[in-house]
Amino acid sequence: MKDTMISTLIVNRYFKKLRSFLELDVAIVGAGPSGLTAAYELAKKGFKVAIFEEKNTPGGGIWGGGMMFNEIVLEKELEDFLNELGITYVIQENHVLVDSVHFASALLYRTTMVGATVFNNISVEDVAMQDGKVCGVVINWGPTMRLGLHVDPITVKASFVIDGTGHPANVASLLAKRGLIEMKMELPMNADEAEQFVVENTGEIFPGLMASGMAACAVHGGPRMGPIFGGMILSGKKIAQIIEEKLR
Ligand code: 48H
Ligand code: FE2
Repeated sequence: MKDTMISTLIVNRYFKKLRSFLELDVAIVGAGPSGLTAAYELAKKGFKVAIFEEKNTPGGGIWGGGMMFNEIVLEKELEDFLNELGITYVIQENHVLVDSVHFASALLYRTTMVGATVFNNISVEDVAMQDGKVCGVVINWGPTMRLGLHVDPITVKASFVIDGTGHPANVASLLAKRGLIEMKMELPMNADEAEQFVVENTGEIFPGLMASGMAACAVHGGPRMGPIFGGMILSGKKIAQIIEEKLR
């Protein structure tokens, strides 16, 4: 029966994929612009990378542009990156303007093409820790978490974990509420200062745990910047470089 054949193909391939990603170089939590950029840069260099995204659709805040006007703005210094990804854009006011759907799909396409795998509908509900170091992520189905079902999770081992969960910094929060790190709070909008703050504060927040993008902003208490995404890309690139140096 064709139906059974289709089910068998899907189940076999999914579990083979999941099994091969149970031990990672880098586990990235959240498929927003910073997490995807980090995944792209690390996978391109041959590291074993998986992204866990609790929603059905990866891409985080990219799709919505600014207030659902589906255009985003980036600094002109990101032109090389956009060209590398094959993204179409225009330049105005010395900034780059990109259609947000085009940007999200291109970033996702290129990231998966270089070998990073996105596990969508999977939520990271905790980290694994050994000898005072974060050494993996504890995962569960996204819908299971949203419904609040009492279902125990499973663990994926990783040499490094990136909190790329955006504004709520969900992974860092897990350590903060246990008193293992101190966490500040995102400040009001200031597009002049915010992006530099994010990039400067992108880095390790606890042994084995890195923060990128708006998660780094929340942990260190920087201002938000609205729909300008250059800082998210540069943050993803920076975290990839830090991890690469540590892994080599
Ligand atoms: C699995 C999770 C979990 C979890 C959350 O918000 P994002 O787009 O993140 P960044 O930091 O790469 O980009 C921020 C940018 O989109 C933005 O909001 C900006 C620039 N705002 C400025 C402003 O002033 O508002 O993506 C985070 C992703 C999302 O897809 C979440 O669904 C996902 O992480 N996520 N995935 N397990 N526990 N928590
Ligand atoms: Fe935002």
